Amino acid sequence: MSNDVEFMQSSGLGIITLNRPGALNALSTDMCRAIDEKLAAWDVDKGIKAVVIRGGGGKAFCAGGDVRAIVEQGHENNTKAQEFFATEYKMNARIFHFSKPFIALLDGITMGGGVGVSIHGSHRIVTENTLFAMPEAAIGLIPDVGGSYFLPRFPGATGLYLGLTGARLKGADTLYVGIGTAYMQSDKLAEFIHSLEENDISSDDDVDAIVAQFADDPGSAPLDEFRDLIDAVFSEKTVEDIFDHLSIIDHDWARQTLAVLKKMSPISLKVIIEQLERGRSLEFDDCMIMEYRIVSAISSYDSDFYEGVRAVLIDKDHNPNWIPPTLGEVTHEMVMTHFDVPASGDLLL
Ligand code: QUE
Repeated sequence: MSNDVEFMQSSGLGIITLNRPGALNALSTDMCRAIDEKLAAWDVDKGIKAVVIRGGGGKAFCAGGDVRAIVEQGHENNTKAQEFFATEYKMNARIFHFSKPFIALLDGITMGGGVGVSIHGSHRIVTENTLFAMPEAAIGLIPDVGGSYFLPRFPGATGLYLGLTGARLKGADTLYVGIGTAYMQSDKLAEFIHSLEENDISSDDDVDAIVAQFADDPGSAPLDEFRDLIDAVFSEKTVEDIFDHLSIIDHDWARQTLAVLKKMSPISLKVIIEQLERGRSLEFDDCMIMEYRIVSAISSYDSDFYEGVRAVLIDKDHNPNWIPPTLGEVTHEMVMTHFDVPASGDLLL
């Protein structure tokens, strides 16, 4: 059993604390498996009325998956990578299908895998410390953990914008797109948990009533100012058209967004636009199966994922050598092979 995640029961509330602050609570295979097994038990345990998940250490809710550990295994043996993604995605699906209120306290950094361990639940409480992103294109990966499902369902084209650029959002913006369901000052969270313990909460509506007692006004969402630009640019059908569209807009937002996209893995960008277009019309479980196909492909060769994690998380030179280096060299066939069934078979949910 992993001791990087703690479980406790208090007055019928199951409380999960991600407790690996040295790695910003990044999820390991063991942590994902432990959470999945505990949720399976709590789902059918009559003594559990609801589940709360939070991050320990004061800085992060959860920075993502422990991609550094996966990359250190190397692509020659991607069994460990596949085991990590399969375990993580089964846990994501467990949360999606969980039958009781599942309340995530996103009081800090919430990126990648941290989004997957929260957004599929019924309630996501955000605070003044919440910092959300799906930044995987910067490490040659894709916005997974259900990104195929939730990103295309965000308003307008905001989901593709967030998935391609890795843009970071704070509290008000997370409510605007639907990542957060309520805003609370972080100093109220302890009282909020106490109230969940004290009250009879058999339904999501019961939780809503308690949330309402503690909720604060998040203020206006900065993202709204750029919403027309985002929708115009990110409803283009190809990455090249998005780049072209950004390049003809005389606006700082467009210049900055284009500069960010130019630093991302070209192959990731093209796989992501295809992934999110497919995910738009897929059921949740089929999104997870598709994502497992993509990450199995990405982890099976010396891909941009290994180079991206080296450049961003290991050597920290932030100067990845993407292969191929330009969008024009990424062929349709290179993109499509990421959607093939892995040699070892599909994810079994
Ligand atoms: C893109 C990502 C991740 C990232 C940085 C990116 C990611 C992830 C981490 C991360 C951060 C701190 C840690 C850690 C991992 O960073 O998925 O173990 O201590 O998990 O630009 O997708």
